[in-house]
Amino acid sequence: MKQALVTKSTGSWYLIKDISTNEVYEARIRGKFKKEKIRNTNPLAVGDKVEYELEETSVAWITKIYPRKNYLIRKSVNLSKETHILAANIDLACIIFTTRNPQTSLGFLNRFLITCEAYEIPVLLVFNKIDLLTENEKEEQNEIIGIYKNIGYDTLEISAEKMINIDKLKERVKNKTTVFFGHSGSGKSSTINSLQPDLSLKTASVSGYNEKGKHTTTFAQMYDWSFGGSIIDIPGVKEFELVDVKREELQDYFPEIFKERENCRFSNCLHINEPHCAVVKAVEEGSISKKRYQNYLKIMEDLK
Ligand SMILES: Nc1nc2c(ncn2[C@@H]2O[C@H](COP(=O)(O)OP(=O)(O)OP(=O)(O)O)[C@@H](O)[C@H]2O)c(=O)[nH]1
Ligand SMILES: [Mg+2]
Ligand SMILES: [Zn+2]
Repeated sequence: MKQALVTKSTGSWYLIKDISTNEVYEARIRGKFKKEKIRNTNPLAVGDKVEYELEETSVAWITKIYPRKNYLIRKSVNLSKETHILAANIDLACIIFTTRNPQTSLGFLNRFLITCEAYEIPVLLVFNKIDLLTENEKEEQNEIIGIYKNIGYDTLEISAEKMINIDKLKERVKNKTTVFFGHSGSGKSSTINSLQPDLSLKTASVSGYNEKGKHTTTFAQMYDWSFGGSIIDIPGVKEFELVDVKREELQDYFPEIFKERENCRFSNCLHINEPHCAVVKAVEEGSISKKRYQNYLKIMEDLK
């Protein structure tokens, strides 16, 4: 029985790497995989562990997919009901957040974090392009970093271009399978290049008045680090919709609300306008960030 990891996915064909020989093959899917509960546009994702058969010497047929430890998923933009698996079996999900060029919103960041909480994926918030920030923007960003550090998230400020804190990032991603997530143009591929220059991934500048990236990376692909572990580079994500979160469940994915909720008067409190709500009290007293709480309310509204 031959086992491999999916290292590239184009949707119609894949690259797989044999787990024991490290040999790489172009592969296609044979047979039908057991239908999963969720409908996906892609049955296989980078990071999946599979079984395969070799036909002659170079054509591989994927015959089985193993259950996933976890996966990062988003709703696909075109097919409203379908979901797209961005990467599977990951040890660490990094969001490459940029305060400008392009601007990343807190809503986008929060939806990413909620998804990672729901699928129990460890997270690192990477703030890239710090070399571009004005004093005011630095202050703004420090405030944001403070909020997220305070609720337990690991954060790191870097510049892929100016090689700032790249050694620290290396320590965080070493010996793990990591995925970089973020808008097009945020610097996912650049950051990978800064960690390992000989990968020479294609990058392109952000253009236009609305700071849009150019979708330079078109397919998800996994690369091995020379210092141990691997990285999955994925195409930029424009919008990120939540998948399958129930209204009563949402509070479980905001660590600070989850911690405070046991002090609410009512056990079914949703922290909207119920009496004696400890969460609302904590927001008023400033121990829970107003920005985060407002985003919680907004997502609640969207989930109706
Ligand atoms: N000033 C500055 N520019 C950066 C930095 N990191 C990346 N860039 C630039 O940002 C642009 C986009 O970088 P990419 O690495 O292509 O972005 P990406 O996230 O891979 O984009 P997609 O593949 O389209 O999703 C390039 O022109 C980089 O040179 C940084 O730290 N500082
Ligand atoms: Mg890229
Ligand atoms: Zn409450």
